[in-house]
Amino acid sequence: MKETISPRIAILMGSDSDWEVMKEAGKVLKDFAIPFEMTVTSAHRTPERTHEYATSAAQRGIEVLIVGAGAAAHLAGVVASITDLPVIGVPLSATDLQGMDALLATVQMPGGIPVATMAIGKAGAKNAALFAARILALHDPDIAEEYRSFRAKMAEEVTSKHQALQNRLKEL
Ligand code: RP5
Repeated sequence: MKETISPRIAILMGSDSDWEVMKEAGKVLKDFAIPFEMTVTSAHRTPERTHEYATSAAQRGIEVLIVGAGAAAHLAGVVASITDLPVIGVPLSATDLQGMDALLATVQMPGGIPVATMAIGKAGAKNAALFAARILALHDPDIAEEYRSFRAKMAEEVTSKHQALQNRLKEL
């Protein structure tokens, strides 16, 4: 029988139109072998479902929530107002304001209810997953080791780019 692994991270998005950006968070968690779940739930269109999801997350073993939303992005703040788990917000570009609306709605939380707000878009989704991994790494040596390898690989890539640049310079 296939073993079921409980998700440790939840990725929430306000609409399926957020998928193309929020999948970047999923890719990172997959690379780190961190079990996660993903759901669509809306602060405005499905408030009861959002409430139920946020209320039950900790009991189900979720440790960190990553929440992406665009437009008047209240989802991360609403979820943070319900759960005691850390909430990481990802503002998304969904209107003519290109994510500035979502950024301000996500980041400008009143004192008392924190949302760790990332950059708008794909970099934010990626960093949200890395930030979640760092939180888990505090008490999970395997994830801490995975993170060290990730950083070392990134540094190696920069060094290779430097080398490639030196070769291009010779061609000037
Ligand atoms: C937000 O409204 C969602 O997170 C999405 O970014 C935006 C637009 O949603 P759709 O109209 O595409 O469903 O709640």
